[in-house]
Amino acid sequence: MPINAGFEFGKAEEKYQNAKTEEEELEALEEMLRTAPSHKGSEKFRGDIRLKIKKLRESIIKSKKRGRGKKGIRKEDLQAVIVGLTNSGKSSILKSITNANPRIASYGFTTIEPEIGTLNYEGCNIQIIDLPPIASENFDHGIVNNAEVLLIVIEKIHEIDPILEAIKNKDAKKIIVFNKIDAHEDNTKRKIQETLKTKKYNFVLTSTLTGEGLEELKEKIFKSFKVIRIYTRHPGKKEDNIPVVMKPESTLEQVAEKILHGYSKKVKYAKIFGPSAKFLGQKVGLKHILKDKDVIEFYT
Ligand SMILES: Nc1nc2c(ncn2[C@@H]2O[C@H](COP(=O)(O)OP(=O)(O)OP(=O)(O)O)[C@@H](O)[C@H]2O)c(=O)[nH]1
Ligand SMILES: [Mg+2]
Repeated sequence: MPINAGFEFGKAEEKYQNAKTEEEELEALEEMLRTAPSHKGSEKFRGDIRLKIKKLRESIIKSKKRGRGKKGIRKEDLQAVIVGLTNSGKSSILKSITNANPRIASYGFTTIEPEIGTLNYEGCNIQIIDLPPIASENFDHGIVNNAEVLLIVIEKIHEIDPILEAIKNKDAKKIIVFNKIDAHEDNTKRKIQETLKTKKYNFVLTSTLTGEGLEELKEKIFKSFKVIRIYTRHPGKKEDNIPVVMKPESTLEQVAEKILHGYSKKVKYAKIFGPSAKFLGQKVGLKHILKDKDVIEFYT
Protein backbone atom coordinates (compact mmCIF):
# COMPACT_ATOMS: atom_id res chain seq x y z
CA MET A 1 0.00 0.00 0.00
CA PRO A 2 1.45 3.33 -1.02
CA ILE A 3 0.17 5.36 1.84
CA ASN A 4 1.01 5.78 5.47
CA ALA A 5 -1.75 3.84 7.08
CA GLY A 6 -2.52 4.21 10.76
CA PHE A 7 -3.57 1.73 13.37
CA GLU A 8 -7.31 2.26 12.99
CA PHE A 9 -7.03 1.86 9.27
CA GLY A 10 -5.20 -1.40 9.71
CA LYS A 11 -7.98 -2.71 11.89
CA ALA A 12 -10.61 -1.66 9.37
CA GLU A 13 -8.73 -3.40 6.61
CA GLU A 14 -8.52 -6.56 8.65
CA LYS A 15 -12.24 -6.38 9.23
CA TYR A 16 -12.72 -6.05 5.49
CA GLN A 17 -10.64 -9.11 4.79
CA ASN A 18 -12.59 -11.14 7.33
CA ALA A 19 -16.02 -9.90 6.34
CA LYS A 20 -18.53 -12.68 5.80
CA THR A 21 -21.41 -10.73 4.34
CA GLU A 22 -21.69 -7.85 1.94
CA GLU A 23 -23.06 -5.71 4.76
CA GLU A 24 -19.96 -6.41 6.86
CA GLU A 25 -17.79 -5.61 3.88
CA LEU A 26 -19.57 -2.33 3.39
CA GLU A 27 -19.19 -1.40 7.02
CA ALA A 28 -15.47 -2.17 6.91
CA LEU A 29 -14.94 -0.20 3.72
CA GLU A 30 -16.68 2.79 5.24
CA GLU A 31 -14.36 2.57 8.22
CA MET A 32 -11.39 2.31 5.89
CA LEU A 33 -12.51 5.43 4.08
CA ARG A 34 -12.96 7.25 7.35
CA THR A 35 -9.57 6.28 8.75
CA ALA A 36 -7.47 6.38 5.57
CA PRO A 37 -4.98 9.23 5.73
CA SER A 38 -5.95 12.12 3.48
CA HIS A 39 -3.07 13.62 1.59
CA LYS A 40 -2.36 14.04 -2.06
CA GLY A 41 -0.68 10.70 -2.49
CA SER A 42 -3.68 8.84 -1.11
CA GLU A 43 -6.31 10.43 -3.34
CA LYS A 44 -6.43 7.62 -5.86
CA PHE A 45 -6.53 5.04 -3.12
CA ARG A 46 -9.48 6.75 -1.47
CA GLY A 47 -11.17 7.01 -4.84
CA ASP A 48 -10.84 3.26 -5.23
CA ILE A 49 -12.46 2.65 -1.85
CA ARG A 50 -15.30 4.99 -2.75
CA LEU A 51 -15.90 3.09 -5.97
CA LYS A 52 -15.91 -0.23 -4.12
CA ILE A 53 -18.44 1.19 -1.65
CA LYS A 54 -20.65 2.37 -4.47
CA LYS A 55 -20.64 -1.01 -6.22
CA LEU A 56 -21.16 -2.93 -3.04
CA ARG A 57 -24.07 -0.77 -2.08
CA GLU A 58 -25.73 -1.29 -5.45
CA SER A 59 -25.28 -5.00 -5.07
CA ILE A 60 -26.81 -5.00 -1.58
CA ILE A 61 -29.77 -3.00 -2.79
CA LYS A 62 -30.29 -5.43 -5.66
CA SER A 63 -30.21 -8.50 -3.47
CA LYS A 64 -32.64 -6.84 -1.05
CA LYS A 65 -35.02 -6.22 -3.92
CA ARG A 66 -34.73 -9.79 -5.10
CA GLY A 67 -35.06 -11.17 -1.61
CA ARG A 68 -37.68 -11.03 1.03
CA GLY A 69 -38.87 -7.60 0.01
CA LYS A 70 -39.18 -4.75 2.45
CA LYS A 71 -38.36 -5.12 6.08
CA GLY A 72 -41.74 -5.34 7.79
CA ILE A 73 -42.45 -2.34 9.94
CA ARG A 74 -45.15 -2.69 12.50
CA LYS A 75 -46.61 0.74 12.90
CA GLU A 76 -46.79 1.76 16.54
CA ASP A 77 -49.46 4.08 17.90
CA LEU A 78 -47.04 6.98 17.88
CA GLN A 79 -44.82 7.18 14.87
CA ALA A 80 -42.73 9.98 13.38
CA VAL A 81 -40.87 9.68 10.09
CA ILE A 82 -37.61 11.44 9.23
CA VAL A 83 -37.21 12.77 5.69
CA GLY A 84 -34.71 15.01 3.92
CA LEU A 85 -31.98 15.29 1.37
CA THR A 86 -28.92 13.12 1.56
CA ASN A 87 -26.29 13.91 4.17
CA SER A 88 -28.44 16.37 6.13
CA GLY A 89 -27.96 14.28 9.27
CA LYS A 90 -31.19 12.26 9.37
CA SER A 91 -29.55 9.11 10.69
CA SER A 92 -27.52 11.16 13.16
CA ILE A 93 -30.76 12.60 14.50
CA LEU A 94 -32.26 9.10 14.79
CA LYS A 95 -29.19 7.96 16.69
CA SER A 96 -29.23 10.99 18.98
CA ILE A 97 -32.83 10.72 20.13
CA THR A 98 -33.51 6.96 20.07
CA ASN A 99 -31.89 3.65 20.92
CA ALA A 100 -31.09 2.96 17.26
CA ASN A 101 -27.58 2.65 15.89
CA PRO A 102 -27.87 3.43 12.17
CA ARG A 103 -25.01 3.78 9.73
CA ILE A 104 -23.75 7.35 9.47
CA ALA A 105 -21.23 8.58 6.92
CA SER A 106 -19.95 11.77 5.39
CA TYR A 107 -20.70 10.86 1.81
CA GLY A 108 -24.16 10.68 0.26
CA PHE A 109 -26.81 7.94 0.17
CA THR A 110 -25.64 6.09 3.24
CA THR A 111 -29.03 4.88 4.43
CA ILE A 112 -30.43 2.28 2.06
CA GLU A 113 -33.42 0.97 3.95
CA PRO A 114 -35.69 2.29 6.71
CA GLU A 115 -34.07 2.36 10.14
CA ILE A 116 -36.24 2.17 13.24
CA GLY A 117 -35.68 3.49 16.73
CA THR A 118 -37.70 4.15 19.84
CA LEU A 119 -37.80 7.49 21.58
CA ASN A 120 -38.98 7.23 25.13
CA TYR A 121 -40.45 10.53 26.25
CA GLU A 122 -42.50 11.18 29.37
CA GLY A 123 -43.31 7.52 29.63
CA CYS A 124 -44.43 7.15 26.02
CA ASN A 125 -42.68 5.06 23.42
CA ILE A 126 -42.54 6.89 20.11
CA GLN A 127 -41.40 4.98 17.06
CA ILE A 128 -39.05 7.00 14.85
CA ILE A 129 -38.27 5.90 11.31
CA ASP A 130 -35.28 7.17 9.37
CA LEU A 131 -35.60 6.79 5.60
CA PRO A 132 -33.13 6.78 2.73
CA PRO A 133 -32.83 10.28 1.24
CA ILE A 134 -35.68 11.52 -0.93
CA ALA A 135 -33.69 11.20 -4.16
CA SER A 136 -32.88 7.56 -3.45
CA GLU A 137 -34.64 4.82 -5.36
CA ASN A 138 -35.30 3.23 -1.98
CA PHE A 139 -37.18 6.20 -0.61
CA ASP A 140 -40.46 4.83 0.72
CA HIS A 141 -43.44 6.99 -0.20
CA GLY A 142 -45.82 4.57 1.50
CA ILE A 143 -44.33 5.14 4.93
CA VAL A 144 -44.34 8.90 4.38
CA ASN A 145 -47.95 8.96 3.23
CA ASN A 146 -49.07 7.10 6.35
CA ALA A 147 -47.09 9.25 8.74
CA GLU A 148 -48.86 11.40 11.29
CA VAL A 149 -45.71 13.39 12.04
CA LEU A 150 -42.81 14.18 9.71
CA LEU A 151 -39.40 15.44 10.76
CA ILE A 152 -37.91 17.35 7.87
CA VAL A 153 -34.18 17.47 8.41
CA ILE A 154 -32.40 20.23 6.48
CA GLU A 155 -29.06 22.04 6.33
CA LYS A 156 -30.30 25.02 4.29
CA ILE A 157 -33.61 26.82 4.24
CA HIS A 158 -34.04 26.50 0.50
CA GLU A 159 -34.28 22.72 0.90
CA ILE A 160 -37.72 22.99 2.50
CA ASP A 161 -39.91 23.74 -0.53
CA PRO A 162 -38.62 20.98 -2.80
CA ILE A 163 -38.92 18.48 0.05
CA LEU A 164 -42.50 19.49 0.78
CA GLU A 165 -43.31 19.18 -2.90
CA ALA A 166 -41.76 15.74 -3.12
CA ILE A 167 -43.56 14.24 -0.14
CA LYS A 168 -47.15 15.27 -0.83
CA ASN A 169 -48.50 14.27 2.58
CA LYS A 170 -50.61 17.32 3.36
CA ASP A 171 -52.11 16.03 6.60
CA ALA A 172 -48.99 15.12 8.54
CA LYS A 173 -47.73 17.51 11.17
CA LYS A 174 -44.35 18.77 10.09
CA ILE A 175 -41.40 19.76 12.21
CA ILE A 176 -38.52 21.46 10.41
CA VAL A 177 -35.26 20.27 11.95
CA PHE A 178 -32.51 22.68 10.91
CA ASN A 179 -29.51 20.48 11.66
CA LYS A 180 -25.74 21.12 11.83
CA ILE A 181 -26.42 24.45 13.52
CA ASP A 182 -22.95 24.16 15.08
CA ALA A 183 -21.55 25.05 11.65
CA HIS A 184 -22.96 28.61 11.88
CA GLU A 185 -21.95 31.81 13.67
CA ASP A 186 -24.41 33.35 16.11
CA ASN A 187 -25.31 36.00 13.56
CA THR A 188 -26.29 33.56 10.85
CA LYS A 189 -28.11 31.47 13.40
CA ARG A 190 -30.29 34.43 14.34
CA LYS A 191 -31.10 35.03 10.68
CA ILE A 192 -32.04 31.40 10.16
CA GLN A 193 -34.28 31.57 13.19
CA GLU A 194 -35.95 34.78 11.98
CA THR A 195 -36.63 33.37 8.52
CA LEU A 196 -38.17 30.16 9.83
CA LYS A 197 -40.28 32.15 12.26
CA THR A 198 -41.52 34.49 9.53
CA LYS A 199 -42.51 31.48 7.44
CA LYS A 200 -44.47 30.23 10.46
CA TYR A 201 -42.83 26.82 10.55
CA ASN A 202 -42.80 24.62 13.59
CA PHE A 203 -39.03 24.34 13.77
CA VAL A 204 -36.04 23.57 15.91
CA LEU A 205 -32.33 24.21 15.39
CA THR A 206 -30.22 21.18 16.24
CA SER A 207 -26.71 19.85 16.33
CA THR A 208 -26.05 16.18 16.84
CA LEU A 209 -22.45 17.15 17.57
CA THR A 210 -23.09 19.48 20.51
CA GLY A 211 -26.54 18.20 21.47
CA GLU A 212 -28.10 21.61 20.96
CA GLY A 213 -31.85 21.53 20.38
CA LEU A 214 -32.24 17.79 20.84
CA GLU A 215 -34.35 18.02 24.02
CA GLU A 216 -36.51 20.65 22.36
CA LEU A 217 -36.91 18.34 19.37
CA LYS A 218 -38.06 15.46 21.58
CA GLU A 219 -40.62 17.69 23.24
CA LYS A 220 -41.90 18.96 19.91
CA ILE A 221 -42.26 15.43 18.60
CA PHE A 222 -44.22 14.37 21.67
CA LYS A 223 -46.45 17.42 21.56
CA SER A 224 -47.29 16.96 17.91
CA PHE A 225 -49.29 13.84 18.70
CA LYS A 226 -52.75 14.42 20.00
CA VAL A 227 -52.79 11.91 22.82
CA ILE A 228 -53.62 11.46 26.46
CA ARG A 229 -51.73 9.18 28.82
CA ILE A 230 -53.64 6.93 31.16
CA TYR A 231 -51.89 5.11 34.00
CA THR A 232 -53.46 1.99 35.41
CA ARG A 233 -52.81 0.43 38.77
CA HIS A 234 -53.98 -2.45 40.89
CA PRO A 235 -55.90 -1.50 44.00
CA GLY A 236 -53.54 -0.56 46.79
CA LYS A 237 -50.42 -0.57 44.60
CA LYS A 238 -48.40 2.12 42.84
CA GLU A 239 -49.42 2.86 39.25
CA ASP A 240 -47.59 1.42 36.24
CA ASN A 241 -44.85 3.65 34.83
CA ILE A 242 -45.83 3.05 31.26
CA PRO A 243 -49.07 4.73 30.34
CA VAL A 244 -51.65 3.55 27.91
CA VAL A 245 -51.67 6.07 25.09
CA MET A 246 -55.15 7.04 23.89
CA LYS A 247 -56.82 9.59 21.67
CA PRO A 248 -58.24 12.59 23.54
CA GLU A 249 -61.83 12.14 24.79
CA SER A 250 -61.39 8.38 25.13
CA THR A 251 -63.67 6.60 27.57
CA LEU A 252 -62.90 4.18 30.34
CA GLU A 253 -64.43 1.47 28.18
CA GLN A 254 -61.97 2.13 25.37
CA VAL A 255 -58.99 1.91 27.72
CA ALA A 256 -60.32 -1.32 29.19
CA GLU A 257 -60.76 -2.75 25.72
CA LYS A 258 -57.25 -1.77 24.73
CA ILE A 259 -55.46 -3.31 27.67
CA LEU A 260 -57.76 -6.11 28.72
CA HIS A 261 -58.86 -7.14 25.24
CA GLY A 262 -61.65 -9.71 25.52
CA TYR A 263 -61.85 -9.30 29.28
CA SER A 264 -63.04 -5.71 29.23
CA LYS A 265 -66.66 -6.85 29.52
CA LYS A 266 -65.90 -7.91 33.07
CA VAL A 267 -65.07 -4.38 34.14
CA LYS A 268 -67.98 -2.84 36.04
CA TYR A 269 -66.52 0.45 37.18
CA ALA A 270 -63.24 2.16 38.01
CA LYS A 271 -61.82 4.53 40.55
CA ILE A 272 -60.12 7.59 39.17
CA PHE A 273 -57.25 9.54 40.64
CA GLY A 274 -56.30 12.43 38.42
CA PRO A 275 -57.50 15.36 36.32
CA SER A 276 -60.83 13.84 35.27
CA ALA A 277 -61.84 12.94 38.83
CA LYS A 278 -64.00 15.29 40.85
CA PHE A 279 -62.25 13.96 43.94
CA LEU A 280 -59.54 11.36 44.56
CA GLY A 281 -60.85 7.87 44.03
CA GLN A 282 -64.11 8.91 42.40
CA LYS A 283 -66.09 5.89 41.22
CA VAL A 284 -67.02 6.14 37.53
CA GLY A 285 -68.72 3.99 34.91
CA LEU A 286 -67.56 2.81 31.52
CA LYS A 287 -68.75 5.90 29.66
CA HIS A 288 -66.57 8.21 31.73
CA ILE A 289 -64.36 10.43 29.57
CA LEU A 290 -60.72 10.45 30.60
CA LYS A 291 -58.09 13.17 30.68
CA ASP A 292 -54.32 13.21 30.25
CA LYS A 293 -52.46 11.72 33.25
CA ASP A 294 -55.49 10.08 34.81
CA VAL A 295 -54.71 7.12 37.04
CA ILE A 296 -57.33 4.40 37.08
CA GLU A 297 -58.14 1.26 39.03
CA PHE A 298 -60.45 -1.23 37.38
CA TYR A 299 -63.01 -3.21 39.36
CA THR A 300 -64.83 -6.24 38.05
N1 LIG B 1 -21.22 19.49 11.93
C1 LIG B 1 -22.20 18.60 12.03
N2 LIG B 1 -22.17 17.47 11.28
C2 LIG B 1 -23.21 16.60 11.41
C3 LIG B 1 -24.30 16.85 12.26
N3 LIG B 1 -25.17 15.83 12.14
C4 LIG B 1 -24.64 14.97 11.25
N4 LIG B 1 -23.44 15.43 10.80
C5 LIG B 1 -22.55 14.77 9.82
O1 LIG B 1 -23.17 14.78 8.56
C6 LIG B 1 -22.83 13.60 7.82
C7 LIG B 1 -24.08 12.89 7.35
O2 LIG B 1 -24.77 12.37 8.47
P1 LIG B 1 -25.89 11.23 8.34
O3 LIG B 1 -26.59 11.18 9.64
O4 LIG B 1 -25.32 9.99 7.79
O5 LIG B 1 -26.83 11.92 7.23
P2 LIG B 1 -28.11 11.31 6.51
O6 LIG B 1 -29.03 12.45 6.25
O7 LIG B 1 -28.65 10.17 7.27
O8 LIG B 1 -27.48 10.83 5.13
P3 LIG B 1 -28.10 9.78 4.07
O9 LIG B 1 -28.49 8.54 4.77
O10 LIG B 1 -27.00 9.57 3.11
O11 LIG B 1 -29.24 10.48 3.41
C8 LIG B 1 -21.97 12.76 8.76
O12 LIG B 1 -20.62 13.01 8.45
C9 LIG B 1 -22.30 13.31 10.14
O13 LIG B 1 -21.25 13.14 11.06
C10 LIG B 1 -24.31 18.05 13.04
O14 LIG B 1 -25.21 18.36 13.81
N5 LIG B 1 -23.23 18.89 12.87
MG1 LIG C 1 -28.88 8.25 6.71
